[in-house]
Amino acid sequence: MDRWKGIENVVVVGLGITGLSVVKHLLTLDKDIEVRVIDTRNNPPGKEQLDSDVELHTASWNTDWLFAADLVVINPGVALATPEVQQVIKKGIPVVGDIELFAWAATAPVIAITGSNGKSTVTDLAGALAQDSGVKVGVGGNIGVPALDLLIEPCDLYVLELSSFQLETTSNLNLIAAAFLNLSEDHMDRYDGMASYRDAKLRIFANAKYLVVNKDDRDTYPDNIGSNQSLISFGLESGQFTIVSIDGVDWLSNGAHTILPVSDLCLVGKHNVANVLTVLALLECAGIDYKKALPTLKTYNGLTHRCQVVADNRNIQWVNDSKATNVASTLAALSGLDICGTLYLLVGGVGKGADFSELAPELAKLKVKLYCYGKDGDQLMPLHASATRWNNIDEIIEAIAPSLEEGDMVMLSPACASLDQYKNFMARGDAFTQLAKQYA
Ligand code: UMA
Ligand code: ADP
Repeated sequence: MDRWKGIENVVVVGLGITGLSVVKHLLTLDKDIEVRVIDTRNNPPGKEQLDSDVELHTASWNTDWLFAADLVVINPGVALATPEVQQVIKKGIPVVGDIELFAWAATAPVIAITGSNGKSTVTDLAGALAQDSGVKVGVGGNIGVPALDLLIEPCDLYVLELSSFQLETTSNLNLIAAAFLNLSEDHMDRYDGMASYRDAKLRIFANAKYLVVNKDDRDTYPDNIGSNQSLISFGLESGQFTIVSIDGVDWLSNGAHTILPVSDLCLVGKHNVANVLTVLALLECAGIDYKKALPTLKTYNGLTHRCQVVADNRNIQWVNDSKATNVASTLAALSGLDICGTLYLLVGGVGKGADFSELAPELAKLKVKLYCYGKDGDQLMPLHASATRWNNIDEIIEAIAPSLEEGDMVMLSPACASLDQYKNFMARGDAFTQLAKQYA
């Protein structure tokens, strides 16, 4: 089926790394297609790298261009609810995302991962284990490498991290295996409630063969499944991929088959054990013999900015969990903690309309001092009696450094996005790491 039949005029909405990858892909299709780009930002990222033959409209919408298009390809950061996009949809012009274009073009099997937390860890680990099992694998999507860029090099398998934003504009992605890791509140500034956020994520299962779901989170189960689809579960207590205790040793297992003792993993925290079980389930469903990659699984230490100890001096640990951009990820970080001193916890940034109250009972269990900063810092102040209000991370570290004692931990696990003060969560984590190294 030629999906490009009758498409002569494509408008790409939003530049950034996604827009650039879309333009590059369209230009390599060797079809007679006119490509134009609209970005409502004054100075969109990626402007300098854009092919000089491609027209770019910035700083506002251009409805003349939009309404003349045969296809609109939209950046995941631009909501479908945007009035101009709604007008396009009402005119019957198809609106898709970069992942839909990837689906039209990919020829190798694809594994995809969604969920509120753990997507990048599962995606990266699945890619690493597949590669060390002897498979040529391309890893991308929301993790930061646009999916269309993966098509440049031939691969045996693709592993994609997919956000709910990307899934909203994807309809034809055939997957050998798809995982929905967990559901907790996030992006409530984009959705009108949890039901529509979940619905966006459930789209991952639409054309998947194996549906990998979380036994500990019923929200990850599809509302119905097709006759050609199979449900595979993972869970810490039960599920096909679970933990089995034999003679006092906890083993990662696939049904009755033990795979590896949990204590052999470098990754810390129960949430990461769940992530590993998901990876094993996905690889099994994709027919990959992951046993060859078990040495890689043992030494895998996680991704930067996810609960990483970045300095440890005088037995004072500094932990960078800048990727904790929502309540559930900060809860996961707190639940895995084992400290004898005081926890100095830094929270704040852009709250995205979240309800932070769930953090209060967890904080009440810990010997903690809470430091709230940034745009929505006020919303975090009621969470603990020790809370104090600050402008930024620098001020906080400078103030607390002299009082730190052996056994204490300083942790940045902000439960918020970073965009009020930093380019992204990586820049925030780097800033914290630099301060940690300076004051440790
Ligand atoms: N924007 C405008 N006008 C436009 C276009 C964009 O105002 O015309 C703004 C929007 O607010 C939008 C923002 O620009 O949210 C993002 O655009 P961008 O240029 O940063 O986008 P890309 O660089 O293409 O990055 C996107 C994903 N960004 C978003 O979904 C917001 C990246 O995920 C992803 O890694 C990349 O594509 C490759 O697939 C980032 C992210 O924050 C990491 N994702 C969310 C998350 O993980 O919670 C979903
Ligand atoms: P995502 O790509 O979905 O944002 P990451 O793997 O980057 O997920 O992790 C984001 C944050 O969530 C980190 O703070 C990490 O410690 C935490 N986290 C990772 N896996 C899980 C999980 N399974 N459940 C809850 N929190 C998790």
